[in-house]
Amino acid sequence: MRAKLVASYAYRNFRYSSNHPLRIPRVSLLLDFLKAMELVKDTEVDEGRNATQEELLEYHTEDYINALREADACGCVKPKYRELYNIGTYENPLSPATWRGSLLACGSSLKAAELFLEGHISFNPAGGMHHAYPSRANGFCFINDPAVTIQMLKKLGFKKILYIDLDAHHCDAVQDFYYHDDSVFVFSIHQSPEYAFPFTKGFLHERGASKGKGFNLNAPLPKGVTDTEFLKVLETGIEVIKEVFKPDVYLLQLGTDGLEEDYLSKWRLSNWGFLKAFKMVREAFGDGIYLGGGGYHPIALTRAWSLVWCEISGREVPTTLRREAREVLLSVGWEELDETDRSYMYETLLDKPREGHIRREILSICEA
Ligand code: V1S
Ligand code: ZN
Repeated sequence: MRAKLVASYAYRNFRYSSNHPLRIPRVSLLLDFLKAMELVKDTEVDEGRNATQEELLEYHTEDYINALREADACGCVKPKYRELYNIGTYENPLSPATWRGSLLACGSSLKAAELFLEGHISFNPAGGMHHAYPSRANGFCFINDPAVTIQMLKKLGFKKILYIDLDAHHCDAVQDFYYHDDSVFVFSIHQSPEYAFPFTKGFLHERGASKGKGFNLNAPLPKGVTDTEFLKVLETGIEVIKEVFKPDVYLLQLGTDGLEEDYLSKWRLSNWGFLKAFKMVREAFGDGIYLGGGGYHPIALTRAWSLVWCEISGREVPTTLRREAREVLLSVGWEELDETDRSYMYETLLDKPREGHIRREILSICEA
């Protein structure tokens, strides 16, 4: 039983406040769906664990962590913390997800890494919160589980760690932390900061600095990216990495917000393209540590992460959905969902590729 899904129903109680894009069920929906499809056995699910204070402090500052814990205990955010740490804002609201959810999500990424080191292939869908800075919440992220996990791997003696980020938003905080570090290669494909969050980072010219020069790679892409373009850029990025870096281990952030159905990005990826991207990374670097990320259309996200799970666990992708699984999806009751437009989502798991020609601006990014 090599594949492990690090996932818990505890996330049902750890949702962001109303109106926020992360108020939707994600991990629990994925679990319910996989069970209804008979695609996961109980023995393949690991509940995860909370991160410890010591582990968090390898990346975050003590004052910031204490402020998160205090806000959770009191159910309130002091105005000075809102200002200083960016918590309790519209973007990063206070909810049970803020501290308890983040603590579990981060510990689960650490658990995924531990399971990987024991010989499993593990996926923590609650992970991938790549925007959290050492002492500042940012872009829905409070605790930066990718960085905390990379820090753990470094402490364990790993000398060459690769971080690949497929989320539609640039991994600004991860990039910053390892910008001067030649032992962590950070590669991100994302919507250009010229038009998308985080707006300030993720440009092509950001290639790392001092010792880390050449160990950071960004592919900022225009609106409307299709599978063809995304996969071409990924293929080129993999070639560039392979020329200069032989990773001992890699982490892959699998944000699904680049899918066409997702309303937080302007891309047009199909879940076929998403799966293909996942397979390309595995083909290039072998098994890795797999983390979730953004993804705001609950059904699109569930379908895409189910494909990843099928791939990891060596299962064939089913061609039709079981009635029970369709009911799980229909029960989401998500007001943004246009049920007539999206009816195909209730019938099949794997979409058709969304192909197109590769635009000149994308070719020039590949040549740069
Ligand atoms: N894109 C986007 C977006 N949407 C929102 C948002 C929408 C409704 C809300 F109730 C609250 C927030 N915020 C943003 C982005 C942040 C995106 C974070 C993505 C996270 C991830 O997928 O990469 C990984 C988990 N923020 C902004 O665009 C900043 C603003 C500039 C616009 C929104 N307002 C609320 C703050 C300033
Ligand atoms: Zn995102």
